[in-house]
Amino acid sequence: MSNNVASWGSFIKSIASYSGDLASMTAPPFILSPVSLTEYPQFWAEHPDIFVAIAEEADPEKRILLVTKWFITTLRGQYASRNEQLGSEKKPLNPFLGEIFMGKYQPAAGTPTRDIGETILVSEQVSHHPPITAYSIFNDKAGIELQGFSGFKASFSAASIGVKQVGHALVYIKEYDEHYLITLPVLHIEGILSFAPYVELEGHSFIQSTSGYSADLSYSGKGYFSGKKNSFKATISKSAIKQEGKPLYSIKGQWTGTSMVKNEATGKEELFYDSKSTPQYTFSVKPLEEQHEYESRKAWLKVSEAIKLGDYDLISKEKSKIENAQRDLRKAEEAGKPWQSRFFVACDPRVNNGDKYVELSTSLGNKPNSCTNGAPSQQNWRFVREKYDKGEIKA
Ligand code: HCR
Repeated sequence: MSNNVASWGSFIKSIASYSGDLASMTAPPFILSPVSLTEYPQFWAEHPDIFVAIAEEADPEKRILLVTKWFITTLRGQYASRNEQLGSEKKPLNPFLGEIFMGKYQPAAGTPTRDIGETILVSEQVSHHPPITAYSIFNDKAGIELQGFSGFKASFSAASIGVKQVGHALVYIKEYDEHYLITLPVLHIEGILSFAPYVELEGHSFIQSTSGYSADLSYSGKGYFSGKKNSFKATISKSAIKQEGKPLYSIKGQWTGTSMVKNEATGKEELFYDSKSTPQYTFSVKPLEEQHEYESRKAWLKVSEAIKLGDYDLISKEKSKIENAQRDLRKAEEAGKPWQSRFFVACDPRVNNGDKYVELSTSLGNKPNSCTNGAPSQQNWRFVREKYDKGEIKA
């Protein structure tokens, strides 16, 4: 038996009885990714041209279709890219408190694209226990901004890991003073027993706009409604989610492949999105020597190199250096001021100070001034643009 098979076997046994935090669980070296979770928000705008197109559309009915299309474009990178590129899902690096990841989206070399202005990502680890990453992506030329935060709670069984996402995303379009609340799907990790873990989505997620339009998305894998992996269906309605009535549009297909949209009034059907033939953008970060010590790729450089070498002793040694430095920082803070996020502020979602999240989540069926639907009960994270504009660390 190879070492990999043996260590995977004991990992599977440990999963079945595990009750702790998935992010800090010890996994065999070959399943470790050299990439930190603070990098994951970059998938929200892998197609910045599709993201900014939302703000360029004057008709709110077409805008909800464009928001839904853009949301579908984000899923392949978020949930299938490791599997497609590396042959299986990987365990990302567990970010330290205050870790930052930022950069800009550029058209891939040789791709003819129009000038859409700069699209910038700012991501920060705002909590370590539980792990929470907050992010914002903005394009000032188009007047569109996305912000959100994400964490996750795992449940373990012998054959699969269930992952409930905590958090939400909000899109804001300046020209129309319009907000979209986006909830996050539940996922599970399959393929554990066959040594090749991959992510599948399940259940529903929702998009609710302040214009009144909404989208209800449902997900399934092999053996459910289409029999194909990564399947989804969506309906777009003029009313808030969960209200009776015929939808305006219905969409179905695969988020890693193609999907079709049907206009329910005319019966006309056409291509909605083809994830494989859409022009690619690349995400670029500053050279390492220009990065702050808390920027992800600089901070994790030695650990990432050790993971790429598959050297478990070196991985533990380099990881311990980061963990010990963090422990020392936390001890020093106990005496004085607790850690403050660099770009985000925490707010209490139970208090509706005109907070669009509270208003929108009410129309998703939640009780007024409560914080259900995935967000943690006490905290909500908001991007403070001035903190970025006036700060020293830039993308
Ligand atoms: C569950 C997961 C870490 C969290 C990842 C999240 C939920 C992070 C926020 C992104 O916006 C969306 C997202 C996508 C990822 O698919 C999801 C990861 C999948 C696996 C990883 C586990 C911690 C790894 C477990 C180890 C495995 C491979 C057995």
